Amino acid sequence: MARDLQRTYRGRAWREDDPDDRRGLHEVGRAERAVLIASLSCRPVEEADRLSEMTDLLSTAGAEVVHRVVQHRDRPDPRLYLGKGRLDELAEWVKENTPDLVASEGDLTAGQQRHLEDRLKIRVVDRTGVILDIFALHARSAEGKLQVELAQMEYSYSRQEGLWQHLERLGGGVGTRGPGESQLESDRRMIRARMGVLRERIAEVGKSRETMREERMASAVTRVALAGYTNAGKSSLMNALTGAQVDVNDALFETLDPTTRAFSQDGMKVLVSDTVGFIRHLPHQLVESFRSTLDEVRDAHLIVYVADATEDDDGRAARAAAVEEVLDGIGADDVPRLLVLNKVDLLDTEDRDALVRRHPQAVMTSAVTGEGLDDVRERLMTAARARWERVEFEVPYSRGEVISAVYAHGRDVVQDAGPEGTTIRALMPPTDAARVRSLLSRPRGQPPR
Ligand SMILES: Nc1nc2c(ncn2[C@@H]2O[C@H](COP(=O)(O)OP(=O)(O)OP(=O)(O)O)[C@@H](O)[C@H]2O)c(=O)[nH]1
Ligand SMILES: [Mg+2]
Repeated sequence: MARDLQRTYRGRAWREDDPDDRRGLHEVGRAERAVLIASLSCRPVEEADRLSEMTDLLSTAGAEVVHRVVQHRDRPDPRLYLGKGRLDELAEWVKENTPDLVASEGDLTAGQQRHLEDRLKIRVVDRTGVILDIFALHARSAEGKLQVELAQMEYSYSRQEGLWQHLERLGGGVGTRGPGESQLESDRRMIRARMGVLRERIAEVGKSRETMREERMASAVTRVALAGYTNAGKSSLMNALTGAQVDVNDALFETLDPTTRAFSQDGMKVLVSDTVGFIRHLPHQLVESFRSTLDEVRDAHLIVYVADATEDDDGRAARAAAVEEVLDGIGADDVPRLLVLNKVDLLDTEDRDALVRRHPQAVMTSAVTGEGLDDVRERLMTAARARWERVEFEVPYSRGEVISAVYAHGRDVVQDAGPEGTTIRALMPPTDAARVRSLLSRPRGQPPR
């Protein structure tokens, strides 16, 4: 337990500016040597995809996969994750080759993790543990760090629950008494207290975000969120579209903190936000603690769903399903979407044509060559325009302030003078149109209620 906490908090030094390191993350000294273990019951294509994703996750976290043990069975062994035979072989291999850790592609129960560590005499981590580790490495802002710490605490806490139940099952009596139980209890109390503090501090930091959010909701400006699988090129597109300078890296979960930039075209303003990427089975602890960050996506008028065009159809479908799952989970399933297939510069003509046929609605882009960016901007402007209402008011000549209000908040304003007053037509955001309507319905000079 205490060991569990230490593990996730162990300090590590990284040289992030090392140009020799493809992923920009390079442990001073050497990468850790990891054995990847997996218990799978999926099709070979999906299997390859999942193993390569886990290898990428480990690599982003600073570990190199030096050996793999893949077992095909309907479900993992409930006690040991792998079957006994495979585990014996693995124990031999570990003894001979002394890797630094064993990492499982699937999530481990607290019991499985403990049994594996006992048997292999080596650190064992699961997929969620690795993802949390990457988040810890990449957290930059105060809020991001708090959010990651809370997610890690929740992870450790739920694992302790597993161990607790295990002790309870023994039903007390000889062999279960002693300091173990009370130690667990006080560990748990400590973690609970710390989680309470973290939640409060996140709420505190999130307050200014909440105020911003209220302003955002009230404002007529159209908000667009870039969302999609991690490493699809969201930040690259953000930079290319708005001139922002968000860090871009060939690493998973490079971006954790949300960034928002405005860009205008034809006098119409759009706010674009870039934020944390998604992954298959994004650990629920992270979804919970990053809730306020993910609200950017939920509150958007349009989600630009960025997908990697270089993936094969199966991979793309699996990733799309994972993205859907997260969007559903945060309540963003009914926000309109624009599909953007990025990195098309890496496709040959044949693959590109096939992709266009398969996704006729999508925009093909390359953040590298700039291809398709005008098209994306145009679609964003169309979405912004669609939010504007076409209004027409009959304004008596005595009500010049109403005409001014229409000019101040409207576009494409046209006036027609009549015998009693002016007919004024314009495009306006619905909130402003409502204000003008109420202004017009009040006698002149009466203050708003
Ligand atoms: N060839 C090519 N590479 C791209 C393109 N867009 C992004 N990349 C590369 O893809 C990698 C990931 O890009 P990011 O923009 O960091 O991706 P992201 O979606 O923000 O990733 P996370 O923040 O980790 O979720 C980087 O190495 C980029 O240079 C593109 O259009 N073409
Ligand atoms: Mg990013």
